[in-house]
Amino acid sequence: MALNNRLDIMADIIKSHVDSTPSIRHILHADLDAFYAAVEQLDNPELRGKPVLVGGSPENRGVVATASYEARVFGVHSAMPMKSAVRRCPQGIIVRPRFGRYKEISNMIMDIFRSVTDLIEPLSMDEAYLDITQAVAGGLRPLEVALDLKKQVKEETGLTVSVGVATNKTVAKICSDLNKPDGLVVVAPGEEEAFLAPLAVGKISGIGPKTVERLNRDGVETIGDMAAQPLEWFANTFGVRAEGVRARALGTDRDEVHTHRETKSVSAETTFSSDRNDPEVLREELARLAGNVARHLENSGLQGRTVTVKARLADFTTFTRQKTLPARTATEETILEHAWGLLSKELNPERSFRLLGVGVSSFLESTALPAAKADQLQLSLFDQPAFDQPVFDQPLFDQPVSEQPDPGQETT
Ligand code: TTP
Ligand code: MG
Repeated sequence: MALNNRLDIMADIIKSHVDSTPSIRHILHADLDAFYAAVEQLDNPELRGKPVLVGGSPENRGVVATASYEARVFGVHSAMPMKSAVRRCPQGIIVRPRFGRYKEISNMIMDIFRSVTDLIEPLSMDEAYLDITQAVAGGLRPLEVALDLKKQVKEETGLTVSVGVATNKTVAKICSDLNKPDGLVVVAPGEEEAFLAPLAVGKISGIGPKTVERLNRDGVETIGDMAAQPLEWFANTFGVRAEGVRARALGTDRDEVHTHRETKSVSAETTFSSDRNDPEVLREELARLAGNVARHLENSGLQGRTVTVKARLADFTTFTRQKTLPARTATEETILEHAWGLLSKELNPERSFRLLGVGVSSFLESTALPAAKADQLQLSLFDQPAFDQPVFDQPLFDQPVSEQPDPGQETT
């Protein structure tokens, strides 16, 4: 074979090898520590070093939005009824949330993140992914970028942020949580699978408690157990999500840092201070919630086709009912009419309601907001835990989170 030909073939082989080896990404996941409580301690020095419980009042069946690390040692956590939190930590200082202030600080933090890279994906007020691949290509080490970010947040806001550093989002997110508060965990390229192997399957974002239960029943407890399963098992267990979940378990997921997130749903909900079953009262509340949702839709230029009602009964049973309308809407009357149509079917004198919510989704693509505005207006979805989603408009809620029964002995 002529030398030229051989060189061509080798060049092809090398090229195809290079093309099939995806370039390494460098991702940070940054999450502020005890965010609301830390802001309260920042603004009021008397609260520093003390157990702070941010949330609603125990008399009003409020819930804990977050607790300072000093309070967490007593077993207090987010979403716990405040009444139970106070029982566990009687010396806890209850502070009402100031969402406007948290939003202000959140903006500062996101600006700091953006000064590191344009490629940021905010997940909630205090949390984002940052793709720092370019900075690393420019000669910086991922660890340096992370240390610098922590320093900048501390200097400019007075708060501490925990950071995870890895080559993908799944591993970075797990890392940021491992050494809180003020944590910094780095997983080097090539170490992903070994790092993940001993961890519980529930650490993978998107694998919720119900799936964990199901996997554990199958004998799959760690991420390593999962990674060892054959392809067929993934297909049977996760259906269309199989490939994505397998990549996460193997530490090879290539999910990009999405800088544009569209609002998918707008919702509002309220927990009553005592259970209600009077249809008139329930309708009144529904009307108020529909009004809130309609105002937010209007402000964000959105119209939706699906109306959802969420309800939680006195025994904590929670359900949603949905209706798809013939045309998109943003008007209060239409939202209320359909929400009431859904709820009225669920009423009977024996049923008392603890919580009601109204949501609108299925928006027209063309009415979606430009990215920057969508970021600001991203509202919580109530069919998923609100805090897995960007929650930039917390004040829409009467309470920071819906109540959950306390799994401990101290149920309300
Ligand atoms: P997180 O980042 O989940 O919690 P955190 O910052 O308080 O604590 P950590 O150190 O573990 O990160 O949520 C950010 C803020 O969102 C939190 O300060 C309050 C609010 N929040 C709620 O209101 N309810 C909730 O159930 C959760 C999880 C958070
Ligand atoms: Mg946090």
